[in-house]
Amino acid sequence: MMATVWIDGAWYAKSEAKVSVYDHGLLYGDGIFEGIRIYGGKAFMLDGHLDRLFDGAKAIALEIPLARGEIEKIVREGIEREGKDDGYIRLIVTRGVGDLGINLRLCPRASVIAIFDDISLYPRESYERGLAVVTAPTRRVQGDVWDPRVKSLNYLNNVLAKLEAQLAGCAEAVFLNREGYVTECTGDNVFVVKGGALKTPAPWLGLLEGITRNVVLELARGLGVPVEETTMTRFDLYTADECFLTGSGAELIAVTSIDGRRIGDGKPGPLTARLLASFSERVRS
Ligand code: PXG
Repeated sequence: MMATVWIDGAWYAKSEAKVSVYDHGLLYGDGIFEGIRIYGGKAFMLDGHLDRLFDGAKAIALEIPLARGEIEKIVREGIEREGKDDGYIRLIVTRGVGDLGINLRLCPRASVIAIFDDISLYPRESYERGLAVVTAPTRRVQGDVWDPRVKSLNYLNNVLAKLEAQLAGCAEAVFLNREGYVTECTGDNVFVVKGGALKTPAPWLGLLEGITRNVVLELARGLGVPVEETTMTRFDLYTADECFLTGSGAELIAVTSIDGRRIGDGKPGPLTARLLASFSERVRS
């Protein structure tokens, strides 16, 4: 099946799914989204994604014109229509159609879009070998500009860092915040393993609190691994025993080089492998 799309009350095939050029999501990046994995015919961690969607809407004063239960129903129906066990859902809420000019009062109703498709962020072989990443010259936007906890449609900050990664011959970039602390990647959260403990940047440093991140933290605790949400600099990345990224798109992927420094022995590490095994089991349970 070729992707199924729901837009404001009607279902469309991928080639027929269209929005207005006056939609403020397109004109200004004004809106929010979620990327949700389908495993075994079910939306993984749907509650967490909807919590984050509604919190993001609240933060930017965007009224979602559907109740939570209605969105859940669209998600169930889309999965059924698409007819796949595994896949990906992109939920989008835009400020809706307005005029030219940022005047929000001229956008009477938010638009809701749900795309049911597949996603693959990194090449298959990177999942066996691990990724080479760089730290991005572009800093992560911080809470005093707009809060990266809002999964907003404005991804230019992320796009620029991704471009910097690609110019450096890498697939992914790690963002630092203005103080130089590690925050996250362009579409993933970052973890390191050092001396048997698992560390990841604390949310208050300015990052999206990933659903996958929180699942991995919970799995690690369940395995008796000490976990720490903390401040990290590039030193902590370069000297890590292991490093990996998490996200709904990425799932869990090892990092084997950062800014040209080899991580551990240059291969995906043992705790990364254990957590990946637990994660694979968790998404099927
Ligand atoms: N940080 C950022 C900036 C993200 O965009 C994550 C962390 C991980 O969060 P979750 O909740 O997914 O564990 C994201 C998620 C895409 C794509 O199309 C991006 C994400 C997820 C799925 C697809 O690039 N970003």
